[in-house]
Amino acid sequence: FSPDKTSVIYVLGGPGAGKGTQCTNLVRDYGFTHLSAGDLLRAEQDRAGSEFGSMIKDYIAEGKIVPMEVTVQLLENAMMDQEKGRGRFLIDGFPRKMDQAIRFEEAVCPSKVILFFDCPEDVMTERLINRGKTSGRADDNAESIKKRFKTFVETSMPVVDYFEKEDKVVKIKAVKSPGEIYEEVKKRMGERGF
Ligand code: UP5
Ligand code: MG
Repeated sequence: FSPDKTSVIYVLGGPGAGKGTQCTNLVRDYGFTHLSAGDLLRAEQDRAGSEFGSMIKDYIAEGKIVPMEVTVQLLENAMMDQEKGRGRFLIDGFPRKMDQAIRFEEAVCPSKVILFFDCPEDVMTERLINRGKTSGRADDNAESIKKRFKTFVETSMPVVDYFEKEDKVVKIKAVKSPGEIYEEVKKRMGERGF
């Protein structure tokens, strides 16, 4: 993917920070293509004949990061499918480990901006427990949520710190209502030329 023709924005933040919710808003107003790494992994897990199905299931239940080869390939395939589109991608929930970040930047496409939703753990927990009543997601239970947080702090925050040094991170407090947060998103995206 040529960086002249393709815009990649990573959307990061802890489990339940509101990445998916805000991506939906951005898709509606900016015409981005939304690719959630978690959604792609869950779809691959359920795909008949996938050789990775049971591995993905185990990693997600444990809140661990699936080996990057699998996720990068799924994202690349999804981007190819959209090639006829406008070439503007919101990559949601990825990269969340340093090796993934480096591989994607070097082998697929360098990112323009990282939207980082900053939210305290207690707020995220409440949202996820609530969502777990109806989501059907295998990792929306107290035990998996704890593991997801641990991975986020230990493995995924270093990715945010890395991009912060490159001055690519737009950090947004994600505690207020979705509408209020989105107003801030639009303002800060505007400052970055979107
Ligand atoms: N909600 C949202 N915003 C709100 C607000 N401002 N106020 C009140 N409520 C709000 O929101 C979560 C819930 O909160 C919803 O009910 C929403 O209505 C409400 P959502 O927008 O879904 O938050 P999001 O940040 O997208 O939360 P999600 O649970 O999707 O985050 P995760 O990062 O945990 O999940 P993801 O699907 O990205 O990854 C799942 C697993 O896949 C990982 O744990 C990992 O095992 C695996 N994975 C990899 O291995 N590699 C990858 O690269 C990516 C994922
Ligand atoms: Mg999500």
